Amino acid sequence: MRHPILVFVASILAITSVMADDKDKSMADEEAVFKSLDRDTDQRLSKTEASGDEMLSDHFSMIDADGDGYLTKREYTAHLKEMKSSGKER
Ligand SMILES: [Ca+2]
Ligand SMILES: [Ca+2]
Repeated sequence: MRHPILVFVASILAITSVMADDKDKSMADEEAVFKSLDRDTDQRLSKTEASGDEMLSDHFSMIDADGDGYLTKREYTAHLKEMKSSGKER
């Protein structure tokens, strides 16, 4: 005899693990993009480096939260998170 509740729990677990995998993957992608843009490897993106990415150059001043003219990885990932969460709400 099958228990519907077990099937339900099993599918929730499956979905959760898929979502976790997806999250790890996208975090790794973000890091790879940041690294590929950071040509002088000083762990921050100058406006020139950010110009390699259309989205970053368009929103540079917005992403540069402390206004020092460089995007740190923290500013970059914070912006991406914001983009994602606002995208999900729609
Ligand atoms: Ca740099
Ligand atoms: Ca900054």
